[in-house]
Amino acid sequence: MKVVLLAGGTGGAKLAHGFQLVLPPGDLTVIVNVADDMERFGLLVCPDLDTILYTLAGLADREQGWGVAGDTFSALEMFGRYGEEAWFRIGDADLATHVRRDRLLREGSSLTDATAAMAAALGVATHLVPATDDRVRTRIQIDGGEEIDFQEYFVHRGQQETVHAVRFDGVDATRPSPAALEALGTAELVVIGPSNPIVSIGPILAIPGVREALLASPGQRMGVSGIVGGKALHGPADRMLASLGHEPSAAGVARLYAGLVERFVIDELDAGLALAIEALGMRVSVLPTVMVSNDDRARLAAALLELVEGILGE
Ligand code: FO1
Repeated sequence: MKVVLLAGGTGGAKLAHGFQLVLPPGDLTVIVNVADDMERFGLLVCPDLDTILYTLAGLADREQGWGVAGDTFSALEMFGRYGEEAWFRIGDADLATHVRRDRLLREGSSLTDATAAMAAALGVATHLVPATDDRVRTRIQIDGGEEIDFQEYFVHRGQQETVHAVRFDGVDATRPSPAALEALGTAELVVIGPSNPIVSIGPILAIPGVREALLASPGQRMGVSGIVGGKALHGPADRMLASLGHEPSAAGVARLYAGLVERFVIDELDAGLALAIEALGMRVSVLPTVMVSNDDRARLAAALLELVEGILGE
């Protein structure tokens, strides 16, 4: 079955891995957020693309949720000695990814083509596609009206600031990557993954044309909550939802996807929210959604596929 997953970093990467484990090679396309991207040491760094690439290639640091397992930091230490900022911890192996990408981009590849070449080199059969080849950057408004870069908020300040507003700088001038549009146009299942709905999924949906392509897709459209029992499985999504005036719950996430998805998947812990979510005009499925082991990942992916097979068989 042709599956398209919209994803950010850690949570999206786990579900992408689950689908990769249960689908025939090449049946999965992951459309990835690029608004977390930043420039470091003169190189473009794409944290969400890289987290998913490393996860699908079996290279990820699973405990940390980003970077390459067992990576070392000699280059970063040397950059520090030269007076460069070293709070964004790029490992030595990770640095090779950014150097390689930079070279492909300089030689004229689009981000889509560079990503495809790198995924192929690492033996990844899944299609990893940036949501756009154009530049978009998440900006976070904190106390006092100050606006800071996403990674300054997320890594340097450790997600401690209260988020008063989020803006996707440059998004109006972006276009969806052609590969993302093509995948949506032929999908049998489109899943909005359990990623942060504001800063991971939000920037993908804000690209002009993506919502329309999603709605025009022949595939079943499904969302999976990354909030379980009122808490984000990874990162600051729960606090971010609350400070931006949304309910920090699976129902709050569902409300953001109302009109976009036909079905919403919530964790067993949140079964009590099912009726409220169905009132938003979507069917609700209750499943174990917390993914720790590879088996958990594969089991959730298989359960989502079964839901669609159930619908097609009706
Ligand atoms: N996340 C951190 O919390 N601390 C880091 O030092 C850090 C470095 C880093 C380097 C390369 C990369 O691809 C990702 C990195 N991340 C780091 C993760 C990154 O901040 C992601 O944007 C978030 O995980 C949100 O998806």
